[in-house]
Amino acid sequence: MALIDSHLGEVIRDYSIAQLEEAANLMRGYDLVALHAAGSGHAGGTLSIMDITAALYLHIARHDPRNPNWPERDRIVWSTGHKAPGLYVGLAFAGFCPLEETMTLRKLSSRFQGHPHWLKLPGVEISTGSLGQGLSICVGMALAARLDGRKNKVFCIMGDGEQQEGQVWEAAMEAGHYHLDNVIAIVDCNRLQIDGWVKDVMQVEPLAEKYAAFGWETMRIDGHDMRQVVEALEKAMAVEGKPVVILADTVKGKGVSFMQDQAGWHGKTPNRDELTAALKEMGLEDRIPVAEMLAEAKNYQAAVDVKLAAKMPKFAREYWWNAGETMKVKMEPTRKGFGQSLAANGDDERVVCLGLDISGSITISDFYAGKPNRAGRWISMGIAEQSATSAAAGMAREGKLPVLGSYATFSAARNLDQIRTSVCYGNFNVLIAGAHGGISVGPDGATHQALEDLFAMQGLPNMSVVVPCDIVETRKATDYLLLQHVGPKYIRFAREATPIVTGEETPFVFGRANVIRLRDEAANFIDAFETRLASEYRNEAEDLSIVACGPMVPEAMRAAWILKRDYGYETRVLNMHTLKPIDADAVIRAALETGAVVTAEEHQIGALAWRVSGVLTESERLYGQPLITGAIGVKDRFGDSGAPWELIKELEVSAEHIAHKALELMAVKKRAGVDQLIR
Ligand SMILES: Cc1ncc(C[n+]2csc(CCOP(=O)(O)OP(=O)(O)O)c2C)c(N)n1
Repeated sequence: MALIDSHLGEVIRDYSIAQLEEAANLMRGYDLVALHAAGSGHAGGTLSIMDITAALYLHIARHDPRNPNWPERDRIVWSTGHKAPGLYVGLAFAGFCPLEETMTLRKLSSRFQGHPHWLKLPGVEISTGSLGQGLSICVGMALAARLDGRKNKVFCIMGDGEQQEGQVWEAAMEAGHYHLDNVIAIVDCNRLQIDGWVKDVMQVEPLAEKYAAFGWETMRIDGHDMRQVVEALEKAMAVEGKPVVILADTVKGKGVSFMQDQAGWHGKTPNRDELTAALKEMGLEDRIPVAEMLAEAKNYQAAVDVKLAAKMPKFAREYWWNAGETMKVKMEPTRKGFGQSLAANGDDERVVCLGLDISGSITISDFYAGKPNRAGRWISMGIAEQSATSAAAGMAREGKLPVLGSYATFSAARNLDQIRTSVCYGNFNVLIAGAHGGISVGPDGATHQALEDLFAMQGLPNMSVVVPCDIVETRKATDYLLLQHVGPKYIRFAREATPIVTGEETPFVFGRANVIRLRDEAANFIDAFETRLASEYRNEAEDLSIVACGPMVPEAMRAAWILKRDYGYETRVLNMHTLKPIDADAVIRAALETGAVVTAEEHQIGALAWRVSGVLTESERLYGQPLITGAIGVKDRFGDSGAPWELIKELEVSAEHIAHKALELMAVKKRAGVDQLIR
């Protein structure tokens, strides 16, 4: 056992129990430094799993850091992908990668993504981040090993909250059915998840009895007693004829007194003072070269900044948000508008909110915060998006107005068939919130960035889809969808603070676009524009139109500013907040009256672009009319870790990119003499 030279068949290094204990402590320290340098990430769960990580990577697993794809190696699958920093220090201590490089955690293009990506970093077995999938992957790996006659083990690290995902139990059944004694699952039972104690959010115990009923050997240990950890893992490897689960009792935030057993430290990172205090408490203040480590992070970031600056189209001056003395914007997270609406409208007895263990950050918890009379209508469903979706359909069938939400990747993708069959086919009054849509979850990385959700949601018959552009419009859209709209409805909003570009007086009519026109530069960006319902807008024969939705609306407005100021072009911006049903008349008029249409979406190109194209293709009013089109959006690639505003640049969806595309169109339009043809 331990680290092997796979060519010579020799042990490179093995660790005693005392050495493993010491390594685990040091790994906790480096983990916290990396998290501090990243400024986001999961401290609590990485600390609870660290003793097991040290034991697995340095002593138990047979693997070769110099030959990471050695076929005979033991596999370690991190189903609990948010504990990636724990995995990274494990790999670094085992020699798979330089320790200092782990300090680039969560930075743009880093190998150390917010959630592990096997295509980036050797030693990572599989990409994870969406909870509950790892054990199924292990079943697949274990069956493949059996088919190939290999003797390696497949370890699966999971959380206890994660046990709420139904897929875990499908995999447990499969491993039991096939007597996969090469599978060893480890559950980090720290008793906490995001919304609080696991027993309160959704009880998963008794886990031993549940796994045993599926034909598993079970063990329960103290996950911080290194001897127990090592002995349990060794015993598990000797079990024959059935899979093994080790239920490790742990403490979230282990090792740092102010983090221990605190739900608030789930997705939080220490500031500099907290880091210093934590390292001191662990006796590591002189053992980790913190300044050097942080310099690694800083240097990497400096290179990222240069790369991103080079990617940006250049104009006569700097137009970035709040870069100048005028055209100032206020920014607020769009998601807050959702919570404000739930707080305001929640007295309607039909409204029931379903929790999916991410309630605070998506603001669905505002429904019950400070309102004990609503407690009965707040129903925590745990991390179980699929069941909750069908449960919502059941409630709607009984006359309730259920609301559920999570990261858009989990509330509008993982449960797609449930949305399709339970909700849409039955045409039920269920409001689904796709929170943290687009790239706004930034450093969490590709697994958490919903860039495809709108394809599926728009493709479903009966489903209505709204993508509001700022906090105010999110509140108005939720007001409407929650209490007035009948039928399945999807609202997608962002996590990050984005510019506020609408006010109380700005029209919001479901299914009807707004036209936004730049009038004059002003002290405040919002005052520089006039907004009207598209149906009430009179043609001003603008040079081009930009059709946008969600956070791309402010970007489109900024593009209009660039185009006017640097080139004298007039732009008609269409805020297409309702994607389905789309305001076809507004699209057709923009095409007819301006002859050039650019779409802008924070999504894979197509959710908006193809929908607009569909309208244009079907319209007889456009037969024979000259029209030049372009599309801004994500170009068939996954996202990346990085700050949201960096990703806007990296994925080429900023106002500068919209303006650049518009200029391309204008050049063609002029060459083709389109203006003479349409006017
Ligand atoms: C399918 C899915 N739903 C929701 C999330 C968001 N999420 C990340 S961590 C987490 C809580 C996990 O709790 P637990 O498994 O107990 O992990 P630990 O508390 O040890 O960090 C949730 C809900 C996710 N990553 N995947």
